[in-house]
Amino acid sequence: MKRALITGITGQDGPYLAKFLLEKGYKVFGTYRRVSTPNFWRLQDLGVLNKITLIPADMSDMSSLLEAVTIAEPDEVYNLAAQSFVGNSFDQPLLTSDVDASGSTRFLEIIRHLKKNIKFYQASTSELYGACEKVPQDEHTLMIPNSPYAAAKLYSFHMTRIYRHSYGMFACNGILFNHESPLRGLEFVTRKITNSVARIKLGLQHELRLGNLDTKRDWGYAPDYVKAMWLILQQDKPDDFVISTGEMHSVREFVQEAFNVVGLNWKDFVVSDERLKRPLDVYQLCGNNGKSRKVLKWKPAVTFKELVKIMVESDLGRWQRYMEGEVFPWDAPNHSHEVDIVSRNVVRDKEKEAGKSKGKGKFSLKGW
Ligand code: NAP
Ligand code: F7E
Repeated sequence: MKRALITGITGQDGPYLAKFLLEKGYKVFGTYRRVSTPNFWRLQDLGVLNKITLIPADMSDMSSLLEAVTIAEPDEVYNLAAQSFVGNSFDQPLLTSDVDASGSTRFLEIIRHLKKNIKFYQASTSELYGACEKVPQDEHTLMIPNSPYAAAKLYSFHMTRIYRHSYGMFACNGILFNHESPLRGLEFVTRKITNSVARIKLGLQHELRLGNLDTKRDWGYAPDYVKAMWLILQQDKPDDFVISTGEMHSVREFVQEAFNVVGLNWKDFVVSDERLKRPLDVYQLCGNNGKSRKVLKWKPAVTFKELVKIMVESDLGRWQRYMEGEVFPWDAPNHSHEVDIVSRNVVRDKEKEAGKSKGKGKFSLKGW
């Protein structure tokens, strides 16, 4: 029986991957962080919580990672753990680099010293392309990160490649474009939209505050994407692959489509909030998945429209059941929808007003 260790098993992708690997007959181990309120709801939602073995570990703590590998004795490691919210990386840049950059290196070092034939999957991202204006992006496109998150992930992308070439390790990058699902965190724009649309439809919320509606993303469906992670580690040779749908839509289109699902006009509810705009954003991401289609024989199954419908209907169903008395498992009722979170953007905007900050909010290759 093959053994897999998934870091960050409590996030969006972890439970889908765990389910996929369990169905393939793997023994699955996953790392989780000790937190004051347990967050196993996604694992519970997919019915895998009692079928996996959980190991406490933090990406910033080398000894706990070593312990996790020693306990799990994995054939394959899927390194999904990360401070993955781009917006927050501007507020916590040092934490982000410790977890997302040094954390992966800690893992690569452990494998190098312990057992070099453990296969390693690094959760790389389309955010690496950042300010690059070429679309669609493929495995050879220039990478110009536009956030502390992307910079940290670029470091890990290269370290994975470097360990592969220096030490002959089976270390691979999946350059995954945005992928979403009903298990997506509420801070990400898609789930924020679908959760709000559901609440608005049921009269529990009256407006939806959003930042930049013009940015474009290549949004796919998370269960399709975890299959690609596994395929990447099943190849004869270690390599890096873009995983995407090849289609790009704006945040505005996502909003419009989500309100369409419940028969409402988005313009009646969406409010623009400057504070939700990032110091620097990434304007257009669209992946060329030609290599993964050809080599991995992978292709996405769920379309953009289907994805939006799946997410809206899932949130709608949850809130309807909540109103009938169901409270668990699920994240949204614990989330304060009226909360006012002050981020460093606010400080930056004040500095801009006072003429102290030169941040333009947009970086382009011109003049670089
Ligand atoms: P996610 O929902 O944010 O989950 C991240 C996971 O990492 C959670 O289990 C989280 O634990 C854990 N984690 C965070 N900080 C940690 C630390 N210091 N030590 C140990 N664990 C820590 O992310 P996701 O959407 O599943 O994405 C999985 C991976 O793919 C991430 O590396 C992300 O950056 C990358 N990625 C995601 C996308 C996407 O569109 N979803 C695209 C490209 C790449 P808690 O539950 O305790 O917070
Ligand atoms: O933002 C805009 C925002 O936070 C998408 C992570 O999984 O995918 C994700 O990163 C866009 C941005 O995802 C709001 O400015 C407007 O342009 O959903 P997001 P992301 O930044 O693309 C990549 C591939 C990863 O690797 C990351 O880990 O939407 N936007 N208004 C907003 N975004 C948020 N979050 N909230 C808003 O109110």
